[in-house]
Amino acid sequence: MTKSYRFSTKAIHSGQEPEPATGAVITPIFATSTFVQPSPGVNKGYEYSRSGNPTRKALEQCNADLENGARGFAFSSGLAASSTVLELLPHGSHILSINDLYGGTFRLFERVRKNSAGIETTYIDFKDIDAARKAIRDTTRLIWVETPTNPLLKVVDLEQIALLARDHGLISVCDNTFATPYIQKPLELGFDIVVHSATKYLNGHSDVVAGAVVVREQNEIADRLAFLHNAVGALLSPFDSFLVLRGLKTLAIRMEAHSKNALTISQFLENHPLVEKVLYPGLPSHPDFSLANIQMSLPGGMITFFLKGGIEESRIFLEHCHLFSLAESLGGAESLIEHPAIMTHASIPAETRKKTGISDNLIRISVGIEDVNDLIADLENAFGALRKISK
Ligand code: P1T
Repeated sequence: MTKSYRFSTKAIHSGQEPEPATGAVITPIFATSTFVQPSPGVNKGYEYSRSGNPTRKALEQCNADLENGARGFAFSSGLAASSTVLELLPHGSHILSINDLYGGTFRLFERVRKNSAGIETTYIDFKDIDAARKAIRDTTRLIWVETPTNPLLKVVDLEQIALLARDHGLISVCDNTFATPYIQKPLELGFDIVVHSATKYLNGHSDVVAGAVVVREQNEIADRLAFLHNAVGALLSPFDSFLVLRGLKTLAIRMEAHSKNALTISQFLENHPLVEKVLYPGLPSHPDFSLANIQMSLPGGMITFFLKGGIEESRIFLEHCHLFSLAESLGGAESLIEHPAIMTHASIPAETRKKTGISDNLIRISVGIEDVNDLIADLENAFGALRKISK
């Protein structure tokens, strides 16, 4: 598909030519593990579904086009994607990473790759690029950031970080899960690799666990990842590829709706007497508001806020949300609410959580695309329960 099509057109058509055998407009689920060969080594581009499957290939092409990248790879989870990217590094490498990160990615760095591959990671805020430069060692091979981060929604300057990586010959990786390519395109800002938990906004319907990687150029990194994708084998099934491909078709309108609802809810929370502080990139009070305005086309659907109180208040508030389901994950059509310290970021040691700011009164919400008035009424009801106990 030509790169000149706009986002929504690509989301609906990229990688998805009508199927040649039948004319099916929608890419079928090619539920096959293997492909017949008329003669040894002669095939139609597919030989075994780990190395390539037409449904997965359609999704990989669509993801690559949406990120304006050269090549995409679909994985069985976001962590499978991240884990395979880490296989690019030789034993004993050093990573420079952001100091607010999905708990599972932190666990992968600290409790898996540290032991199995001698990976050392330094966590910094990337606000001071000279400090970041100083943290680079002889063994540093890769920079890994999320922006906005999970769960504190920090926003970092991708262009500046990509330049730093390039100056020092480091691979740059951006986890673009929270923003999605509709809102932010790290590869255009110079990043080498984008990773996603496609479980989230890309799929958008909370019915799949999936991961995605897109590389900027058809270069050595792309070749090496293609090799690792097949050699490690943590890839996405044809059925799940079909579901994510279907979800992508509405990514643009979903992200508009998520952002619109989230802005309204963030303003409601900011004005609420039982809320201590709200973190949302679309609010002028957000510390990175100006950067977010430049780097992101919309503020997105994730809000983090601090309740007045501690663990007991958080529990009562969360137990009284009904339309907001108390659940891990994010990015679906339905609104979710969670407690990072107990749920998504429990794998980060308490001391580190405390230093980062993931406190017991911190609540994260994934704003869905329901009617915003119903969402606000649900939060208001939970605040009502809090008011009762504080009397
Ligand atoms: O869950 P999985 O598809 O393996 O993706 C891992 C992952 C990677 N990157 C980011 C930014 C993520 O948020 C996640 C998963 N996050 C959650 C499950 C969560 O509730 O935050």
